[in-house]
Amino acid sequence: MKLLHTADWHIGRTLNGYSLLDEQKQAFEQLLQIAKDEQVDGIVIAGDIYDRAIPSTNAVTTLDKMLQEINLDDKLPIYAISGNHDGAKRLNFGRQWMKQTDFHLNTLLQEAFTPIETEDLQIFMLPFFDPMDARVYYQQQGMDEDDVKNIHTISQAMELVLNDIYQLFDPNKKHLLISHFAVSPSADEEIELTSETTSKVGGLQTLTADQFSQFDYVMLGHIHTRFASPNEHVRYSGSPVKFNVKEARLKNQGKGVDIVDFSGDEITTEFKEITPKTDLIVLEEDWATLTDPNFYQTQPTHSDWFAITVKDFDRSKHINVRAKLQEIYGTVVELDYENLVQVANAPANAANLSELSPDNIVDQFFKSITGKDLSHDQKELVDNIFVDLGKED
Ligand SMILES: [Mn+2]
Repeated sequence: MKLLHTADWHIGRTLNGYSLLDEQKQAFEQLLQIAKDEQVDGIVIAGDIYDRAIPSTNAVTTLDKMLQEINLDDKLPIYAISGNHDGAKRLNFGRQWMKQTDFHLNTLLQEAFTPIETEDLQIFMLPFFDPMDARVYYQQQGMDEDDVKNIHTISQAMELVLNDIYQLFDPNKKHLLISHFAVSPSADEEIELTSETTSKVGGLQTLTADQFSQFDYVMLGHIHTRFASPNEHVRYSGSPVKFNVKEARLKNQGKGVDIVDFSGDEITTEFKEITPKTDLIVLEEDWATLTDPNFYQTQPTHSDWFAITVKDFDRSKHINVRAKLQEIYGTVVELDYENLVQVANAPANAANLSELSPDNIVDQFFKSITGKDLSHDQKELVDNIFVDLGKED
C-alpha cells in the first residue's frame, strides 16, 4: 500500500488580506498529478483542511471540487481528519455515506477507535482534540470521576487514548496513525511552530515522539514545515503552500508531499516537491537599491509576491512609499522598515505608545507616515470608530 501524505491545506486562508485560493488550487492540481504519477492507493489529509471553523462560501466550493476530483473523478480513497482550525462538528457532515466511496473523514475523538482495515495495514485516524474532549469522552466511557478530573494536559489525555488504541492492534498488520498535534523529538527538545500563534511549545503541554513509538508510521499535520518532523517514522508533510513571510524567509523550504510506501519490509518515504505558481519573495534593502533598475530588473516583478523591508529609511524624504514599490514590484503583501530615521516630532517608539490613548496612537501613526496632523474631520471619524468599538464590547 502506497499513500500520499499531505496536511494543513488551510483552504480560504489569506496573507495580509490577499487571498491564497488561486495558489491553493494550483498546488492541489500538482498534488493530484503526483498522486496519479505515483499510483498511490489513497490520499491522507492530516488536518486543518479549512483555515477556519466557519469557512467562506468560496472556500467551501473550492474544497468540494478538490475532494470530488480526488474521490469521484479519480476514484482515490481519502483519509482525512480535522485539525485545530477546522470546525469538527461542522466538518462531520456526510461521513456515513462518503464512506461508500472510500472517503474516510474523522472529526471526533471517539471515531479514532475504529481503525480502517486494509489487507496489510491498520489505519487509525485521530483528529485534533483537547483535554476537555478527552474528559467528556472518558466520562461517557464510564471512567471513575476522579480519574476523569485528573486529565489536565494533552500529554495525559494522549497517553490514555493511545493505550486504548494499542489494545486494538492486529499483530499481523502494520499500524499507521494519522493525527494533528505538535510533537517534539523528545521531552527536552522544543520545537518551533511556524503554524500557530504560540511560537514555542514545550514541557507538559508537548507530545513527544516516543509516545507514538508503537506505531510503524505516524502522519502528522499542524506544523507547516516537514523539517519539524521528530524522526523518520513520525513525520510532518508540511503545508503545500507558503502561508507567511516567516516561512518565505527560511531558505530551501520547498513545499510538497510525502509518498509513503508500506509494501516492503521497510517503510519508505519520498518527498515530492510542489512548485509555487506565485512565490513569495523577501527583500531587505535600502531605498536606493530597491528603486534601482539594475536591482529590480533581476527580480520576478509583477509575477511573484513581495515582502519588503526598507533599511535605513528616512521617511521625511519620501511619500507614497507603498504605491511606488507596488509600481515597481507588483503585489507587495508586506511592507516594513528597519532602522527607521524618525520624522521630527513623531514620538512613535514603543516605550510611550502604552501611555497614549487609542485615538492618540492613530494620530501619531498618521503623522509618522504622512508627516501631517489629522484634519478635524479625520479626527472626528477616528473618534467615532473608537466610540463604536467601545459599544461592541
Ligand atoms: Mn495548520
